[in-house]
Amino acid sequence: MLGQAYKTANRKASTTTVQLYNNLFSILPKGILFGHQDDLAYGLGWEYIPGKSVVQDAVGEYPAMYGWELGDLELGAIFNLDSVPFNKMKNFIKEGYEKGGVITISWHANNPVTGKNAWDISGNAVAAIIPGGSKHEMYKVWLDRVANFMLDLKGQRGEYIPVIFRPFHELTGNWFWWCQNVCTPEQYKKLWQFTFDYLTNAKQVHHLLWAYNPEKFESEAQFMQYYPGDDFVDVMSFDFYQYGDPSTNTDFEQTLDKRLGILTSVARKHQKLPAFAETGFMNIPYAEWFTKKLMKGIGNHQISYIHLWRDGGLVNGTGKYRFAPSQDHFIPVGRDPSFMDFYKLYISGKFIFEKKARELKLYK
Ligand code: BMA
Repeated sequence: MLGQAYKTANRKASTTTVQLYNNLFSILPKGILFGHQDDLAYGLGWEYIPGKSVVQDAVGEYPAMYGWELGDLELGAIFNLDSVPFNKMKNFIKEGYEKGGVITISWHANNPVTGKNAWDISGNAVAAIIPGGSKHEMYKVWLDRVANFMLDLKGQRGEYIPVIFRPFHELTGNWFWWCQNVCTPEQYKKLWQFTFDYLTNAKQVHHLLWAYNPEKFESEAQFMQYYPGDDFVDVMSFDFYQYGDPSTNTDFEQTLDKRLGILTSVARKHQKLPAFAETGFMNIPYAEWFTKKLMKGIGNHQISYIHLWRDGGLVNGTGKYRFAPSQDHFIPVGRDPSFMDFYKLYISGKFIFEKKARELKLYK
């Protein structure tokens, strides 16, 4: 067991969680964990085939990080907003953890005022659910459901499986009901702090690492504008996707380099773990995107992980199961021009996949 140089925001965090957190810091020089959303659940043209993985299909090895999504859990639904059944999700989480991988969870919660989805920005929703707000009691019921889900995640020895929890993400955007265009920094911080306090103290959930996650930002001040405080955050991260035609400009790699510079510097100051929480280029139409854009932008920045978004076709729903295959994906399949380039990323030695993650014994 390593020393506990880095303190988790939750001072009652479980031993396994504290060990993971400290190990993630100590392996920063060894490489970047490679993660993928919904990796074990489905890909292009398939769903729920035991042992199958999108990343393994592409490079022959499982990823080191597995991302899952809670949206609609707050409503008591059986399936998440992308049609993944929560009982299956719990098993996939256990599977990834037993392989030695790291688990991260996002939450596209519904708009608590209008009842529409996370992308409905009307109704001053944040103000309504913080203490004193008209929907505060309902929000506690939502958190009870989140707590119940988290408390169901246990490893073979009965230990809770640590989760990097990333609620209220992309707050510097303008598309979610918790984004900066529809709530003030004070309201956002209150929401975060209440959520942390309720899950930690009222519900006794002690296996979460809390990830703060803006989308765009051009300065440290902007990155920190909605930051809930060192006592409530473990991971500092951001999301950034490629759009457009990358062959005509160097925007993506330059912006990524700049933001990673800001991120790693501010994370060092606050002793938080720096990470690149969501990225990708939908359908990867540019053959050298992984090496010439993504890896170029990452350069020598030391970050804990990168996480690519989900593949294949489960559409947003309302908790009802609706399988609707689409071709949208972020990890290349054989016919994609970027397939070999992704393999180059895999063999570059800069990224950690399943085997190395297992060797590094992240939980010991
Ligand atoms: C988004 C898209 C949506 C999905 C949501 C939650 O970025 O992939 O289709 O519903 O994430 O997973």
